[in-house]
Amino acid sequence: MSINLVFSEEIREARETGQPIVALESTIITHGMPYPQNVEVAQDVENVVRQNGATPATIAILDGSLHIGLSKDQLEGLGQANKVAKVSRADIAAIIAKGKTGATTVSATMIAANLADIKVFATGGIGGVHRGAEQSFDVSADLQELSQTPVSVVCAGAKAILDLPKTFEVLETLGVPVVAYGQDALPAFWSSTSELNAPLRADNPHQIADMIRVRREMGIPGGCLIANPIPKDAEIPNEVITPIIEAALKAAAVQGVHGKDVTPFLLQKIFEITKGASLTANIALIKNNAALASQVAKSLCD
Ligand code: PSU
Ligand code: MN
Repeated sequence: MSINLVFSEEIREARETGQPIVALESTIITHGMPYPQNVEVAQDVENVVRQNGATPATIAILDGSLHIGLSKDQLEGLGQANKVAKVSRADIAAIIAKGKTGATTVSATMIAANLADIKVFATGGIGGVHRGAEQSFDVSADLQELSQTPVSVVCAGAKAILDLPKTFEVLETLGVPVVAYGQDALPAFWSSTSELNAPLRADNPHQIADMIRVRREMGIPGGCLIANPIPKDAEIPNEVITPIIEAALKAAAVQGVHGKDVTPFLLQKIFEITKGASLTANIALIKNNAALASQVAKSLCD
């Protein structure tokens, strides 16, 4: 038995002609947003990539095949399905071996992108060190992945549901370059800034591409993390989102939510408390990240 890597028609063509490709994850579709917005957003994000001169490769495991690029029907099916597995490095092989369907998180999407020779990946927010990790040891597999798999990830910072200072300490320890785009402050997902400054800064896509190239030439493993601030007109200010995050964290503690369920639970709770405003912001930032990732992928192609 071997892995069945399935390229969509669009991706096959892009590979043959050497066009820039941007990877997109699928956990955001199955566990990050409600149906039908999840499918609409996934299609809109793909279109943003196309409008910016690259080809979108949404990645998912369908019946044991690792798909690089999904058709409209496949995207729709995934968006409607419930009880799809949320797959990371630890279980990607098991899901494939068993012939199951799974949505890829940042770590699993990076592994798949690397297999397909895709260098740039756009998402909303990465996983990180959860608040209370000193008790729970809950640290996302995304961080470790960034240190070993050569795919660079454009996100809007780590989700503010996490312990941001600890998340960035771990990234530094793991040797992951964290680059704020166009500003010194690290963005915090729903908010364009935070009190933390990023260790690195880039002001155009070429600077990011150059850094990726130099790291590759030096043989340094892993990818870069690009923290791209949510557009100002779409952000939810820190002082507004902070008490909402705290309420969601309290609800998770009361209900004893743990492991893989924590992140989807918190996102859903915040969606309910903000009456959908968190989702609107989430959509704006993902599109913004897809645009920047496409420009970086294009610059890397030159
Ligand atoms: N950002 C979002 N929505 C999501 C996620 C990130 O706006 O659903 C997902 C990503 O797939 C990320 C995962 O890799 O959450 C992290 O999960 P965990 O904290 O369990 O490692
Ligand atoms: Mn976790």
